[in-house]
Amino acid sequence: KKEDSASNTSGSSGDKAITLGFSQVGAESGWRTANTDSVKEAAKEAGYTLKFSDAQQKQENQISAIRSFIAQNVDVIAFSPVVVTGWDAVLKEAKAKKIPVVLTDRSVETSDESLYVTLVGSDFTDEGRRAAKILEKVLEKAGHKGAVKIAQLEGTTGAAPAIERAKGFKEVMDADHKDDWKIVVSQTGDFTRAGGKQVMAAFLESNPDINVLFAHNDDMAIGAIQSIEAAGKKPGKDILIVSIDGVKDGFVAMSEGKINAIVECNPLLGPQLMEVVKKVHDGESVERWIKTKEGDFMQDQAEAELPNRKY
Ligand code: GZL
Repeated sequence: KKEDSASNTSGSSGDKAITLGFSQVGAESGWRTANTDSVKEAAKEAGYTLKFSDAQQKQENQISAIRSFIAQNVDVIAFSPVVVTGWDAVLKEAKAKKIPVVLTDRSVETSDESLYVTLVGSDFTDEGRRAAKILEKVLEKAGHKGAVKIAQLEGTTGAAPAIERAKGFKEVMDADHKDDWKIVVSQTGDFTRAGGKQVMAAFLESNPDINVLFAHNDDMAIGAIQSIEAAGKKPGKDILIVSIDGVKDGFVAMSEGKINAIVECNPLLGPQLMEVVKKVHDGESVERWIKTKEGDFMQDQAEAELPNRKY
């Protein structure tokens, strides 16, 4: 698309510095701000010109940001779609202008595979399965006997991580815990601390006998802990908590015994993204899904792991 410029300002391929347009979901959680830092740092490291926009979790803001990147004729567009649907029109506009699109973190549902080149991000369904599997270990460690009444704090309605984490968790529940586990209440807390706090307070009103909280991210779990304590209950004891992300504050809560286990979801995608942007810009082929590496942590690992946490 771009002619090789006469002056080789950067990079071995002789192209002028790549201009990357990046539309970010927002700043709703510790995970998200760490993800933003990683993208900005890696773009700087790579010598790319980064045009960055924060959509405050609104799809219309992401669509207008992508439109502006198209108008500015950037070399590559990357974005983390706040929800899975409603992207075909704007992605068709990018395709018409021959601007390749890379998804990071979250995926989209589209009938036209050619609308994006690749997704750099985690397998959320697997994170949901891992959360259910580690809950088995948490229940055993707590010596829990009998029925397990679970409250689920869902992520943003319609977002890939919310849909897929719920799906993965339910897969394991239906396969291995049909008769003893039950999700008695489930609602979105929109991935925020405020949302987690507010919805957990309502959960405790309607279902005071909850034994377990499964939160789709640490920020909602941290908000929920405030409501659990306000209700005179002990988080991590009266109500066992499993969450996803692995942000520093999640590890702090775990080391205080308030969260029982965390499934890691790695936000530090920046370097992988910049590698992919270069390949895509140079017309090289890339895998359709570049999965992030991540682990799982029980409470007794929190103390030792805390100093290693980069986000
Ligand atoms: C997951 C990411 C989610 C995090 C939340 O990759 O999309 O969005 O789990 C964040 O903390 O808000």
